[in-house]
Amino acid sequence: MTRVTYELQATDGRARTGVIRTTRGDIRTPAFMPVGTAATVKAMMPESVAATGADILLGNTYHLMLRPTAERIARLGGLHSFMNWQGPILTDSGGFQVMSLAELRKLTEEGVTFRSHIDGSKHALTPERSMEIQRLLGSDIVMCFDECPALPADRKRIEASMQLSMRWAARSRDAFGDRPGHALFGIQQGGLEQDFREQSAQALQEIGFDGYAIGGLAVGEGQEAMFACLDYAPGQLPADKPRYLMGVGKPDDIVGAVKRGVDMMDCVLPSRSGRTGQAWTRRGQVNIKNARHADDPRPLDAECTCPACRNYSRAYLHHVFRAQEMISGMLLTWHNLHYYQQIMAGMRAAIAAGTFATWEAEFHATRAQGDI
Ligand code: PRF
Ligand code: ZN
Repeated sequence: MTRVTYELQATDGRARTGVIRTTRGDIRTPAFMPVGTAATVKAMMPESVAATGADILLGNTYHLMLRPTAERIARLGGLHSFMNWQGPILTDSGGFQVMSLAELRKLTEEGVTFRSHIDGSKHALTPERSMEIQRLLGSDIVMCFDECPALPADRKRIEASMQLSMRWAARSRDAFGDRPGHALFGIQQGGLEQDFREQSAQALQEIGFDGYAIGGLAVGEGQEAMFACLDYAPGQLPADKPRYLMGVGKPDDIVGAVKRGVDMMDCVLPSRSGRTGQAWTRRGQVNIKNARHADDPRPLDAECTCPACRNYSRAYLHHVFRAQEMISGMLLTWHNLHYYQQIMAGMRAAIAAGTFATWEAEFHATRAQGDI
């Protein structure tokens, strides 16, 4: 079986475009990965997710180990077949979700024990167990088991946490072993401290990974601080491997991250906000709940080619949201994911053409006009 490889095709400033080749298909970068936490991108059929332009989905070790369990998914033929998504899947390793969702968490050198947020049952995750679960799921891109402190945190806490994550990265690498056709990504930590970020990047490169993630950002520090960190963090990671910024973000976060050298991102925002009546368009955020849409025959975005914009009025989208009809979440999620993928496609084309600065200026100018 062949290896997962990364081909850098063009750069424009620090922005990069390329392709990650996997046995399940190519991932065009910069890539946005819709989140399929519980073996579904909520409110979307997998073929609809593909139609938005997504090349790869993200799945979660934490949720799937609790329900329906990794062993059950393995018996049923693996996550791709289980959820009917034949493209590549990246799985997060669980530590971050344990810290944000689970109850009675206990962190030791060995790993973390916790109680399920679903039924209170007791579980443990270690680097070794996380690698086993991600193997049982059949994940194409496996993430190291790491720990991420909420910001702000003091330097001592950030340093100790980063060093623990680096020891867990080495254990993850050992437990993962050599699995042709599957990639293992390391995760840089270190908060907003440039020296810790550098130490983390060096530790990961000594271990050696197929790709490198930037973890520990978008945890409460704000966009300005995140961008200040992204002014140096991608440059600390190898140029010949993909760089993945975890859990980001809003459209302007994504554009700013790509501008600074990030190749991959994931976020629940487009899918989650679709289910709460929030749409993201070229002209910014639209709250479809708002009474001003009740009689509006115009589409959400006249230039958008998604089914929600081609076939339905704002008045209809407003009505089905108010009536709590399921199609509301389906249409808005489709639109949001489509819009996110349009941003990615626009950036890839602009980087290839060497016109990223012009593309970015236009992106911000259109948003500044506000909603119609
Ligand atoms: N580590 C892991 N998953 C994550 C993060 C992290 O730091 C973040 C931080 N934004 C989101 N998801 N493993
Ligand atoms: Zn649309």
